[in-house]
Amino acid sequence: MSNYVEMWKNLGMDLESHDLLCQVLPTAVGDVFLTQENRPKCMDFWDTVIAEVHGIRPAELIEAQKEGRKVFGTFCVYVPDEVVIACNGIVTGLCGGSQFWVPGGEAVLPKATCPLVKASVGARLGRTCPFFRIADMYVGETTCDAKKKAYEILGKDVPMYVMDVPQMKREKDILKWKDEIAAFAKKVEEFTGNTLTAEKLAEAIKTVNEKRKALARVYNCRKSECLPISGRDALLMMQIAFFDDPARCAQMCNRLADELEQRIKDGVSVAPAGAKRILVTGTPLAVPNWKLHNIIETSGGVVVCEEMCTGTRYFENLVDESKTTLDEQFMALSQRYMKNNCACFTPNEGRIEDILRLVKEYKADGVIDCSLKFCCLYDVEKYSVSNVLKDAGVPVLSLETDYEDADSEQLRTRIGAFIEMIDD
Ligand code: BJ8
Repeated sequence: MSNYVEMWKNLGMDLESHDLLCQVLPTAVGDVFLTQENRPKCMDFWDTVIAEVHGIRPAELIEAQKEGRKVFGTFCVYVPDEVVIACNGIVTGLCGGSQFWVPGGEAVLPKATCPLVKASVGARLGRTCPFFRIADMYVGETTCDAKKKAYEILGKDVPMYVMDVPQMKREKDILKWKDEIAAFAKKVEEFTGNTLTAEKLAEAIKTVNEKRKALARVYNCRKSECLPISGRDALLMMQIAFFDDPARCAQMCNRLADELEQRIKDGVSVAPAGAKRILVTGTPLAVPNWKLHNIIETSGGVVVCEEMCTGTRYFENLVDESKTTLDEQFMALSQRYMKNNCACFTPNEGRIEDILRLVKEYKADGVIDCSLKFCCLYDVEKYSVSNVLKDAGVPVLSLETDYEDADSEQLRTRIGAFIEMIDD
């Protein structure tokens, strides 16, 4: 990624530390992705993007800023991208997925904080992530306590807007989220200097729906007995979707889906004989967190689905495209986003229903429910998830981990034993 040094310098990044990060990434990519056999050809696109993850897309964002467009950095799938896109803004995900950033986060946060939050704060304060440097505004949300408090730190020297996510899903909560979306839209209009119209919002809703449909097409292929793509590759595609231009993302995912559908017809599978099909559920896996998938797929399993925000929660459910006024469209957005089942809601039975449904749809042999350390929400919810799955006769393994490699061998032992005990 050496061609981008001037750009990183202009962004005020700490080049020395950033060099250290750039040194570890190629090895990780090589170990996790390039060692796989028989990968779909279309993965070339995502291999290039990840190899230049701090170069290609940041350079595009900077070009767009020169044309007067604003970049909004987000941390949660509840933030409606459609509103930003309709005001000619750009959305980029900011969640930190690397251990490299965790010590920087621990310098200001309690150690007993989820690594995703520590890494995000560390990436910002350490000046080693171009996306954090580029974003003109951060958009937070009131989901978990760790994020809520971290936004106060992250917002010290960057405009920060926090959306108040309801914690229940009653009719009045859906109306409340609609009002929050309307208030956010006002803020985005002010910040971008562009007026939001129903026509522009309709167009943006369509764009994001097309991206969801394309991601769903790829996931649909993973339901096949003949598995045409590994969990690692599907995860990489999903992680990059948070950064990419939505129209290009849809185009690339549709291209990949074409190839996967052909592979299924031709009987081309990436799963080794006898590999167990695993559905993973839990907290999101922000790039470059590939640890869990890598261990599962080198321990006799294949990941066929992620019931996660870096998974089905990101693309399931479309926004109703038939609405013609802003008020109706805000309601349609609220209804779609409130179908997301995050553990910050109570009750959150929808997530458990989703897991049971997805186990059937993806023909999973077992479920691994994995949360990041110190994520109280998902940790507590493991109890209900495992009880319901056990009652349904679905093997389940509950785990917690962080971004360090220290527990990899222990995880490998537990995951290997779990996969082995799943009946043929
Ligand atoms: S909708 S999962 S993206 S909040 S893992 S930071 S919850 S302590 S990421 Fe999330 Fe939105 Fe929910 Fe999805 Fe907190 Fe837990 Fe850390 Fe988390």
